Amino acid sequence: MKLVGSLTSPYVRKVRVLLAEKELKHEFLEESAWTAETTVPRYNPLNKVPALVLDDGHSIYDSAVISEYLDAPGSRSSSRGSARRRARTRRGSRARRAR
Ligand SMILES: N[C@@H](CCC(=O)N[C@@H](CS)C(=O)NCC(=O)O)C(=O)O
Repeated sequence: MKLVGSLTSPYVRKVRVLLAEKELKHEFLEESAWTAETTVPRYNPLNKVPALVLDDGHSIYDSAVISEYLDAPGSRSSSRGSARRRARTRRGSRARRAR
C-alpha cells in the first residue's frame, strides 16, 4: 500500500505513526495538495492528504477512516474484505459531510 501525503500535515503524521507502530510495509509518496501540479486528486477527489492507496489500486481517505482501516484486525489480508468495504463506505460519508 502507499500513503500519499505531506510531511507537514498533522493528519498525515497521525497515519504515519500508526503505520510505524504497527510496522506495516508501505511506500510514502510525498505530495502536497497546495501545488498547481499536485497529483492528490488522483487519490482523493477532495484534494486533501492523507490518502491511502491499497494494493488493489483503490484509495481510502480521511485520516480517521484510514486509521480505523489500519487498526481493524486482519484488514490487510486479501481474504478479509469487510474492513476495506467499511472504509470505502465511511470514506463516502465523510466526504459528503466535508462538502
Ligand atoms: N478530515 C481530513 C482533513 C485532511 C486535511 O485537511 N488535510 C490538509 C493538509 S493538513 C489538506 O490536504 N488540505 C488541502 C486542502 O484543503 O485543499 C483528514 O482527517 O484526513
